[in-house]
Amino acid sequence: MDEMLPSLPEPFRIKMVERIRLHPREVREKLIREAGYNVFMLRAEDVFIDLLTDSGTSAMSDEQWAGMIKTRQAYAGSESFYSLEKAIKDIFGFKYFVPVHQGRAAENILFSTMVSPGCYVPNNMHFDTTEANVLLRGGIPVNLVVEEAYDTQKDLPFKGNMDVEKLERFIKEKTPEKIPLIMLTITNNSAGGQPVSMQNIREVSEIARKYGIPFFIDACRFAENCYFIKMREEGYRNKSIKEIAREIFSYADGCTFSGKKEALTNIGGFLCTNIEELYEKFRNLAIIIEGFITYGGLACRELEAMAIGLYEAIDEEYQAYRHRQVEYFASLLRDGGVPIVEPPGGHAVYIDAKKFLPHIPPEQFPGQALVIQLYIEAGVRAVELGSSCFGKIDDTTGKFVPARMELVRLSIPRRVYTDNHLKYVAESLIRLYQKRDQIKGLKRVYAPKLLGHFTARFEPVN
Ligand code: PLI
Repeated sequence: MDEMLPSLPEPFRIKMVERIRLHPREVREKLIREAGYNVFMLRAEDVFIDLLTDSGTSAMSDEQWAGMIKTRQAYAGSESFYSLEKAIKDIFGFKYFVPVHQGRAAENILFSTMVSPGCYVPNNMHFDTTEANVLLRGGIPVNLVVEEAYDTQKDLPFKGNMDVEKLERFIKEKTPEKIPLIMLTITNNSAGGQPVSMQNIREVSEIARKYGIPFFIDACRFAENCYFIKMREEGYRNKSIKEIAREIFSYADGCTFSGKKEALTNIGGFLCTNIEELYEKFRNLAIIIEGFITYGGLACRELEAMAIGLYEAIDEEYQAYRHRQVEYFASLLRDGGVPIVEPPGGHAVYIDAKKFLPHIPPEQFPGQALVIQLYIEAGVRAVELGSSCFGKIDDTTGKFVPARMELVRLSIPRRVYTDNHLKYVAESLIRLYQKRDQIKGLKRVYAPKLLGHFTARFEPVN
């Protein structure tokens, strides 16, 4: 699709390495059984290649480590707070921000301030923590992504877009008073890491303004989204990622951000806004639940690492390499016949587990079954984004309502794995695909109501 994607190698050299080990198959079988067939319950050292998440798993640069050592630790007024403030103003352009320890803390502060019971929060697609934080406040999260997002084989440039007609209809039906804010997640993590176009961001913003509803962006993977805009949307090829980011955020009233993704750090996040009275509320709540506003639940060195990492994330050569690596991995899987979500996303390749394992019904968690088999087969850890993560128990009928898609995400940690690691993963998955008929479903024997997939337990179906 992106025919002009420059074919660059890694724009870095490797200065420090970490040993990884592959246990024998019998050991992997025993470990996953003991983990209740839930990869979140495995020890990281028992995983050979860890594609569970791209969150908090980046390799930091020498510049980031140097900045962390150099900066001063202080309860109030540390210089790293001001470095981060400068970077946020420069790249995002928002007037106010509060640092937080990670993205979901920003969500907690945002929704605790704005959402009351019975309100609706539309989004293109909520991520699991966003959805849970809305529910925790008694709100109702609503996904209004374009219908094409649910067709895993449809190759469109901006499958993460909000369906703006649906959004406007929804506002009219529920009335603006019942909608305290509109959100837009860039890129759309829950449905393939798909980007949102600048035109769509502008249109959502216009609707939000028309009805007087604040508009917030979930900006976790903003720079990858900017790079997609640069490569795929008319008029942006000659703009820098920073210019594109500034335009995106100029349409919004604020954003939530997890530094664990595109600040290339292992922890951290922030909540931004241009609305002064909201900022005051955010700040006062942040002091109670996260810590004073110049450290936000973090050691000051983490703020410094974020300030530096944000610039590394908007580096054009870095983004070109990142997108090329994801595309390379996707092409190996595609060529081997594995049904992946097309086009591949910015931070991960997603497999359509419904297509991979058509003989396993949603009640037996085909995505989770595939994740487990991949660990047993190759020591690779992926994550399910299907009915284990997004399925619901209907409050009135008590019946299980499966998710619309059964996806398995192979996230690519930033600057961590080489193409060879990904080749090994692709070959293992292709081998599994060739013997897919032998893979059996799972029975869920335990799961808490909110974010239950993290601690759920399963048993194999006989
Ligand atoms: O993990 P946090 O709390 O720093 O960020 C929460 C969060 C919010 N929005 C989106 C789109 C996310 O992807 C997200 C976290 N994602 C994780 C942990 C992931 O594995 O994708």
